[in-house]
Amino acid sequence: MFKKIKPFMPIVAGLSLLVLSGCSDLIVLDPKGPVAATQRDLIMLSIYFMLGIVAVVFVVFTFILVKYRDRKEFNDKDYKPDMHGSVKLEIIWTIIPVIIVVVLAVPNAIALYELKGQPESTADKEPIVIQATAVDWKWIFSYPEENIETVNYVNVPEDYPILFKVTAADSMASFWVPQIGGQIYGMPGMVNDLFLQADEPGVYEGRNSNFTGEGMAHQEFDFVALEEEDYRNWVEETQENEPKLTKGTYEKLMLPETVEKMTFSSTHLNIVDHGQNPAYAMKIREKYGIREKSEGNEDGKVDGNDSNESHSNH
Ligand SMILES: [Cu+2]
Repeated sequence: MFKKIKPFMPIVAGLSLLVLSGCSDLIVLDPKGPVAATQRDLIMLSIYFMLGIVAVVFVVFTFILVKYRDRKEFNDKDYKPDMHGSVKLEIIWTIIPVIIVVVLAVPNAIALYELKGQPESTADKEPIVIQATAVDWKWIFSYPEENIETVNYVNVPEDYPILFKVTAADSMASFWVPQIGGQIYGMPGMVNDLFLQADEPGVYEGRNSNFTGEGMAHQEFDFVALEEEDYRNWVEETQENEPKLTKGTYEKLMLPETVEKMTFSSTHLNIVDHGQNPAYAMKIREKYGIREKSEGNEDGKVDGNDSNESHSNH
């Protein structure tokens, strides 16, 4: 018996190592806000429900194997190969998957509609609006009310509803802060709304979870939840001390590369609205002579419609 299992032992060992050591890294199961908490509940509901199904399948599987195994007492009369279906069985194995799908779909649909709105626990507060723009390979955050712009980090007050208006300058990116909530796509020429809220101060990692090329692994940002007073102070100090965002600086941000954290006391929203102008980043790259590397496009011609085409393909 063991000899048959032996070749699979490294796989089994590897899998258990992955599962056992991975627990501490599963931050998505350690939510720090109401949105991520709802999503964690859905994930756990799905996992427990599917584990239940797997258990039933294995019990039935074992039962069938034992009951219908070939054995000496079997005669030819027990062998009936010309069976033509069974209405009763067909109905049973059609209805069971329908029930499974409905049981999974109902709580998911309810949560989906719930998460479209402002979190209930702070329904009395006016949300802070922040525009989140994905550019290969960085995240730009604009605070239109406060007239502040940050790159690769976003400061927010705790226990406050934050309305993220997510868009992109070039590739379609996915905005995700595992411990706070997500994800939602940012696409050029479109703006998608996502309410998030942090229950306690802390630095939570955020990222692009949609593959967009070589720098995508580094397209990360810090989601920083502060005490409300610290947040107000930061806003004031930024407005007073940080430089204005110039057109030249913003154009450099449109180039496909990774950058360090930055802070400005004005936003790019008076330079360009990526929700309205999907070709802006491509035009800037053309101006700076940045050529897109891609197969079948060897002359390196920049195609201003690239992002739109890739969007309509999915
Ligand atoms: Cu889309």
